[in-house]
Amino acid sequence: MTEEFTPLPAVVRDVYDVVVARNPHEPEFQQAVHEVLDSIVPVLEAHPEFVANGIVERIVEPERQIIFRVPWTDDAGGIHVNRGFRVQFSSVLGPYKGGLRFHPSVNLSIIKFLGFEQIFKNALTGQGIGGAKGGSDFDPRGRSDAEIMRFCQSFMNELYRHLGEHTDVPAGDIGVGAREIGYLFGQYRKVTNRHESGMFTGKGVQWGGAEVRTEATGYGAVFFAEEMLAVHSETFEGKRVAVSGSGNVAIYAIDKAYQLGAVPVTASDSSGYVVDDAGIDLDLLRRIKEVERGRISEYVLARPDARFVEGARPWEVPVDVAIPSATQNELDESDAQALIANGVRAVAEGANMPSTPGAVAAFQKAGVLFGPGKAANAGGVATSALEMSQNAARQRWSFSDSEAKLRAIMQRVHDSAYAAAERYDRPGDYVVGANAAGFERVAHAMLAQGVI
Ligand code: NDP
Ligand code: 2IT
Repeated sequence: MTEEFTPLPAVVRDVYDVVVARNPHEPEFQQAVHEVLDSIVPVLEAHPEFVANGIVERIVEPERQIIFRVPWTDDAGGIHVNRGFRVQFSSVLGPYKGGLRFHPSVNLSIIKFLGFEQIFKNALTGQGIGGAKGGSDFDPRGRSDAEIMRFCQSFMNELYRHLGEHTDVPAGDIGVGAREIGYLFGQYRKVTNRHESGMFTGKGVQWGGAEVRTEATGYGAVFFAEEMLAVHSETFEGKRVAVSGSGNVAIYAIDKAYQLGAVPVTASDSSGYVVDDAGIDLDLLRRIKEVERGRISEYVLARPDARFVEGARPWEVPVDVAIPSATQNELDESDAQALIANGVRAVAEGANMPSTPGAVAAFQKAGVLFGPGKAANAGGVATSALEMSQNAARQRWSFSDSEAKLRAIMQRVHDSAYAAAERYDRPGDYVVGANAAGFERVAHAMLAQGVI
């Protein structure tokens, strides 16, 4: 991060200064807090009771932070030690809820930024879920199934005591998919002697998982973009789409974009991107990434007309819609300028905080429809909450009913962000709209529940 943040108005500046002083080596957390504080200034002006009751001072400090040792043994008998995290940020709206990330870059700053964002995202869904995030600096790449299982078991040997269907309900994120959730859930069941379906979401559909949870984040991001376009009487039909990443979110964003008549032309991983002007071959991508757990460069071996561009990001490809779906700060100001110069119309963030502050400012200045992750990727956690409902009621809803519910939720998320932006005199600004709408709900609940 080399971009400077813009100065904050007086009403939130002191709180931000305390955050920076108290969390000095946490640039991602500072970035996420800065964006929210900047957006909620008009809310605080309209609600002096939020200021008088220290709502902002309290919400920037996690309710609880857990850091623990995760020792495990590799297939050759070597001993490894990773660090595990769970940051339980806010339970004012419901049990802590948010994913687990396994990636070598994971540290406290990244988990705190994700947990902080999760509070407002979850509030925006309208459901009863608090905000949390967790994970480890474990690198799953190149590890055998047995090593992944032993790591997950060791991770859960500590984390289980902090979880529960009414306490804290994790799910997946980068590096944590169906396989890992199976091992984590299995170990929770073993050490607690409880088959507690509602303590984890993203479970296999054969053992308590919900239909559409796998697809939900990618589908939801496309639904959100569809809503933004619809405000301007536009659709996805015939539009070229750039997607980054090739994991859970990216694959189902590509899938839904096709279903709406668009042509997704890119996918990527940390080694580079592929561009396929005929449209990404989704079956091939899924085989490489989901079955073989391979690299994106293998795509061009089977598609000679496609190109692999090593060490670059797909934002230089001319498209109408961009859906960044890999990781934080993967789209900077110069990437945004390239997209704008090529005529991009809409950007919907499938990932969490993929656009840097400079990129967001550039999109907004150029009049590009910009859907921030808190709103655009809320379909994943919203469908997790549907999974919790089904588990509590011992029900199982069909794929088509669940997708219709997701579609309606994304419409509501869009409409509440849109309406809040109008209310606070920032029409079309979905960053202010999403942050303001999410924050208002959290702040009212904090006010009602007292100083705790
Ligand atoms: P996956 O692990 O399934 O896929 C992650 C993808 O992003 C991979 O292609 C990976 O490539 C790429 N990636 C990860 N780190 C980097 C990096 N540092 N630089 C470049 N590429 C990178 O994760 P998901 O698809 O689940 O998550 C993607 C994003 O969506 C994350 O920001 C996550 O927080 C967010 N999200 C996920 C939700 C979900 O339900 N899963 C819900 C809401 C948001 P490589 O294999 O080379 O690392
Ligand atoms: O960032 C996110 O919203 C997620 N990784 C999903 C969280 C969840 O609990 O489903």
